[in-house]
This record gives sequence, C-alpha cells and structure tokens, in this order.
Amino acid sequence: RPDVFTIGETMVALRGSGPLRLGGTMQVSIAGAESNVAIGLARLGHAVRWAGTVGDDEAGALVLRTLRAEGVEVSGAATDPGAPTGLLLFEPRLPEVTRVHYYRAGSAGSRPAADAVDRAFRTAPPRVLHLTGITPALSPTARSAAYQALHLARRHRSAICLDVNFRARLWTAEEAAAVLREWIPFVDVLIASDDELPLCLPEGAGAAAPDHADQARLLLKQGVGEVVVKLGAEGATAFTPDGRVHQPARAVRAVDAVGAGDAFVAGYLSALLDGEGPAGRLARGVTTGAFAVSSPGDWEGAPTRAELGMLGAPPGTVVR
Ligand code: KDG
Repeated sequence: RPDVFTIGETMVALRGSGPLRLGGTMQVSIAGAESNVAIGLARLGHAVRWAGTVGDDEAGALVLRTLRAEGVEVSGAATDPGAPTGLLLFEPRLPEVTRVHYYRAGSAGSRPAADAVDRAFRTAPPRVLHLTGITPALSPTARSAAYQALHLARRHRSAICLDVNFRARLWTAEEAAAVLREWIPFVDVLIASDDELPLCLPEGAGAAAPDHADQARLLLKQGVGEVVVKLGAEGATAFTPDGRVHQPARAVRAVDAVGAGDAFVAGYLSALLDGEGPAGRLARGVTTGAFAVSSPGDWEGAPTRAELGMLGAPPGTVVR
C-alpha cells in the first residue's frame, strides 16, 4: 500500500530573473502543485505515486524523468500523443512578487487519462489520496477524474487530503465554490489559506462565519476531519474536533514563496503518515514550508528527513 497517491497537471516551468518582456535567460524545471507535494514526500522517505498525463514530447520526458529521479513512482502516468505538455512561466517582478503565465489550455495534463485513477486504486489503494482544487479547474475530464478518485478513496478507506489552491487565472470564485462545496463531504484533511476557506462553505454560510476560525469550525461540523489554515508568514493553524493548535512560521530569509504551500502540505502529510498529532504535523509543515521559501524553485529546496534539523542552525554554520 503506497503512502500517498496524487493526480494533477505537471508542466515545464521556465523561471526568468526580471521582467519577461526584456528577454534574457530562463531556468528550465518542472512545476505542478501535486507533483511538488509528491517530491516533498518522496524526499522525506514516503512511497508516493503520481499519475498525471504528459504530452509525447521532450517537455513530457523532462517531467517524467524529474519525478522518477526524485523517487516518485510514475508507472501510472500517461502520455498523450494528441496534445502538448503544458508550460508555465514565472516572472519575478519585484523581490516579493512573482507573476505566473500559463500556457496550458488544451494541454495533455489538463485531460488526465480516465483509467489512471481506477488503475491506481485497483492495484494498490494508498493510505492517503491528495488532490488540489487546481485539477477540477482544468477541464471536465480532469474534474471527473478527481471526482472518481474521491469515490474510490472513500471505498478503499484512503484518507482524503484536499488543498484548495484557488487559481483565479483558471476559473472564477463562483465556479470554484460550486465544485469545492460538492467535494467537502469527502474530505478528511482540508488545507487552505485563510482567504480560500469561504469557497468551501455551504452557500450563504459566509455571513454567519466572518473569520477563519468560525469558518473552520463550520467545516468541521460538516464532517471534515481537520481544517488546516495556512497563514503565510504567520504560520498555520489546525482546527480539529479536539480544538485548535497554532504553529508560527519559522524565521527564514525569503527567496521564493512559490511552492511553499505545497511544501507545507508535504511536511504536514509526512508527519500524519508517521502518526504524529496536529502539533507535530504543523511543526513539520512549517519546517518544510520554510525550506521552500528559502530556496528558488517550486520543489528544488525540499528537505530530506536528515536535513529537517538544519533550519535551526545559527547563521554561518558549515555542516562538515
Ligand atoms: O503551488 C505552486 C504551483 O501551483 C505552481 O507552481 C504550478 O501547479 C501549478 C499551478 O497550477 O499553478
């Protein structure tokens, strides 16, 4: 039984160093919220399967090669000869502001193979299914593949983790809310930033729950097992039926915030898989999140288990 199964779109990512319209050089890598989580978990020693679709092109080969190299199991991934691998440009516009440009409409990854989910659960149901709210925004095919994963996870008693990851470039808040509300009854671990929580509430319930603590409690009442609210530089808070636990963020020099949320999810799920309670899960989540913020790239700076303790080292430390 693998620890985690996830499905989503992974693209080739080009990262510039300034305004895109000026040209210059770009770094080539890959990015995708679900595969960022998968890599983060694999680095921490967990068995992870990713089953997205890539095009039959060099970009797709880069995606699969990278995931394989990172120890993510990709035997369930598909290659679609009829569509290209998606592309993502990161434009660091100000030290703290990065602009993202997507070239993913009609991409192979936006139409994951219908049988990939089926096969994953038939061959080896995972302990945890991880989905994000990006997948249902991509296409009706992607939405139904994710929905099918929710049903199969419930049938096979896999815990279901959903990171809301609202992407305003892909759909409207109304469209997102319509899908997320339908998904909420399946969810065991809901992860969201505080501004995303209202998208998950029943229609019209927002007025009665003005702040994120009220909103989280409302979601617990609806059957969500735990609601984890990411608060950026403030850290994160977990709400469970036993109460609330807060964990401040680790103090680090921020270099690139992209991927920090995914790194947090990887740390949180890693500790959950290890049997830790909410406090231990949050502590590992803010640690892996801090590694991501301190290094450029979506996933490149993700720590191995042995590296987790490095973060508290005094400045100037040389590990010999
Ligand atoms: O969380 C970072 C990712 O979301 C991003 O790098 C790429 O998956 C991505 C998306 O759709 O925005």
